Amino acid sequence: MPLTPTAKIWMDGELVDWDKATIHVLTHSLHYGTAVFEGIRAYPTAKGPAVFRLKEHIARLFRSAHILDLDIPYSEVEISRAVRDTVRASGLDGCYIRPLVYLGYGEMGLNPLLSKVAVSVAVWPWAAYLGEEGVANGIRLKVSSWARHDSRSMPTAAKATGMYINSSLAKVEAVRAGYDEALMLTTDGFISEGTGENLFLVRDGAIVATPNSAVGALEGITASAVRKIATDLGYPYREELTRRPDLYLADEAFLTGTAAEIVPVASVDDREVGSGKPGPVTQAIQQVFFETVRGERDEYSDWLDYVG
Ligand code: PPE
Repeated sequence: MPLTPTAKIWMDGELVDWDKATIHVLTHSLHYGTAVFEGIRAYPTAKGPAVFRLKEHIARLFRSAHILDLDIPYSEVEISRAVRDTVRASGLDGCYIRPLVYLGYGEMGLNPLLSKVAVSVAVWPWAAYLGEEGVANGIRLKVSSWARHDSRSMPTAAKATGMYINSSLAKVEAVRAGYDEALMLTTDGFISEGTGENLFLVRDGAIVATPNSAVGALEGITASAVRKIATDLGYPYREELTRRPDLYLADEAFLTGTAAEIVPVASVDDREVGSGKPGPVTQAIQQVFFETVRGERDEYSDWLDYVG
C-alpha cells in the first residue's frame, strides 16, 4: 500500500512539511541498521483521536535505545508530546505513528558512539496490516524456513531496524508462496512470533501465550493488552513453550500487533486451525479490544491518551 502523505513530520524538535523530512544518504543508521523505532496507533473516539498505550510504547522505545547504547537527547515526556503534536497536525482521526531514533550524518564506521542521535515522528493512515478480510475471517499462516534470530546474536528485546531483516526474509518467503504471513520458530523449534506480530493459541477454552522473551519474540504491547482483556473475560491464561504441532492442534490461534491489531489464524501450513474460521474466544477478545481502542470501555480508559 503506497504511503499517503500527511501534513507534518516531527524532526528533532520541529514539525516540518512531509516533503521536507529528508536525510542524507550517508546517514549512519541507513548503512548499519542501528536505529530503534516504535509502531503506535491513534484511533478515532467520541472525544477525538486517542493514542493507544502511548506511555508503554515510548517506554519501550527508550528500552530499545538503551540496549543499543543510543542516548536519546529528549525525555519520554518530550517524545510523547511530539507524538501528540504530530497526530494533531495531521488532522486525522486515526493513524499509525512511527517514532524513529537513528544515528545521523557525520560519522561512518561501525562504532555508533561517535554519531549524533536524531529523532523523528511520522504519522500516516494505515489500514488493517493483514487486510480487513484477515481481521474478519482469518489469515493463512506458514511456518518459515527462517528461524527467529537468537538472543545470543541479536538483542531480540530491542525493536531495532536492523533486526527486521529476519522478519523481511520470512515475510517475502511466505507472500511469494501465497500465504498472508510467516511464523518463525526458534533455532530449537519453539514457536516464536510472526514477522510483526505475537502469537496466541486457544486450547480447551484456555489461552496459551508464547513466553515471548524466552523465544526471542518482541514483548508486544498489544499482547499485554490481550492478556489483561482475556483474564478479565475469565479465560484461563498461561504461558508455555509450544512447538509446530501445537499450532496444528489448537482450537483457535490469533496474531496480535499494533499494525495488525488482532487477527485470527484460519490455517497454518495449509491445515485448518480448529474450524478454519475465527473462533469464539478470538472474537470475544477482538470485540473488547476494538471497543477499547474506540474509547467505549471505561475499565481500560487508562490505555488511551487523547490528542486534544
Ligand atoms: N513482534 C514483532 C517482531 C513486531 O514487529 C511487533 C510489532 C510485534 C511483535 C507486536 O508488538 P506490539 O505492536 O507492541 O503489539 N510490529 C510493528 C511493526 C510492523 C511493521 O510492519 O512496521 C507494529 O505492529 O507496529
